[in-house]
Amino acid sequence: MINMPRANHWDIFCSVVDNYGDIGVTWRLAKQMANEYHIPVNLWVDDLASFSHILPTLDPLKTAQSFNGVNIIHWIKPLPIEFVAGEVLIEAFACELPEQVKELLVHLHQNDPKSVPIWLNLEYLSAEDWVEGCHGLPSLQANGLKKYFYFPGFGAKTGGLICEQDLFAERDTWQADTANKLQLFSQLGLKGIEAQDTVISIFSYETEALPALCELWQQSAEKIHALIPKGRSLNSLTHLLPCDIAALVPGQQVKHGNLTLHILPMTNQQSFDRLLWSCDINIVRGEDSFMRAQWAAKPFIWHIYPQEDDYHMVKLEAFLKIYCDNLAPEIAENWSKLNFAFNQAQQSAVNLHWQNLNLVSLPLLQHVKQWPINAINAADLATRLVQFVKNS
Ligand code: TRH
Repeated sequence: MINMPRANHWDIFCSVVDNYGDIGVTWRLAKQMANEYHIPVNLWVDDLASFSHILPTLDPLKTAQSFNGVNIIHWIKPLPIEFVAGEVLIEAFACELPEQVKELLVHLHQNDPKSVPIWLNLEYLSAEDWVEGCHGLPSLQANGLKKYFYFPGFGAKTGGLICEQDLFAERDTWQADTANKLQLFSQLGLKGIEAQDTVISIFSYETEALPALCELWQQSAEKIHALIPKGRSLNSLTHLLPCDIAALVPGQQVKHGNLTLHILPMTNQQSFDRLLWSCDINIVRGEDSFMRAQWAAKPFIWHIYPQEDDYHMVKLEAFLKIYCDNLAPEIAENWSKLNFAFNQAQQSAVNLHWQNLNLVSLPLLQHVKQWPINAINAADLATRLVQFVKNS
């Protein structure tokens, strides 16, 4: 490997563990660094097939391609393109960097320490208190190099939350005109949705909470539309489907009483955001769709990614505590119980708290609108990251 002078680009390495969250977060960050900070970014991804679900124009067979100003490179062994150290090197979610890259870092460290990129591990998001104490800590590696822990978070002393600078303004413009949502539903091939109908997007993991809610929705006095992409939520609803999940096609609809299930196509992240902006309530999961549901300024249920020993319930509780801080106590209590019941698949509790939820309650609607402004807490993740790099 050649020892090149340090360039000003950033490298982000992403290993897709499962689902779309790892690539979803790194793709958002890469786009924002390129678009708002004009930083050349290489995004190295080990699973382009998964990536193509959330970036349908990506060609999973290509070694290198460029979208939204980001170079997307297939991370295979050995690397298909020579790795040249840039200004920053981000390993996402503790993915193990390729040996080739680590060897180059050691070589640079021994010969010209100033040319070693700032090396960060981007951690998972959590609202827990300890995050502020750990964010930004360096860790000395066996090879003598220093790696920093970068923790996203809600507090002022954390690494912040991913949010594009114009996002809230774009969302407000979108939501100001009902025609936008109706046009989007039609573009997505979803038929029969009228402006006054209740529309719910569902992007969860498997859970028995879903069949319980669907039973309730079937008996609703008003029309309810549940928009669901092919994937894990449908595994819990097979009894309502006319065929195997594999045979379902986007745009297909199934009616049960006043509930219509619509099969959603998977779209790119921008369309996914718009979908969240357009629904009355969103059921989301993981890390990225969870944040985007907050940015949508709509009520949501968070189906948190399950962890060993139910640790995810600790994370859920930490989030609900901060989210409910400024919310009217009776709404906060019901909303928290709804989220707990959903995550614990308690069918009667989930139905009870859903029935107690008033989707058009003014204090709730004011809260969902104000929360994103408070949560950004003066600076988004990209802004804080750039500052962190400057200070390091
Ligand atoms: O897909 P997720 O469940 O992902 C993850 C991973 O499992 C990860 O290992 C885990 O640690 C993490 O969750 C907590 O959920 P998430 O984070 O919401 O990611 C989904 C991404 O898919 C998000 O970027 C939005 C995107 N998406 C689209 O772009 N288009 C779509 O149509 C849909 C449905 C999603």
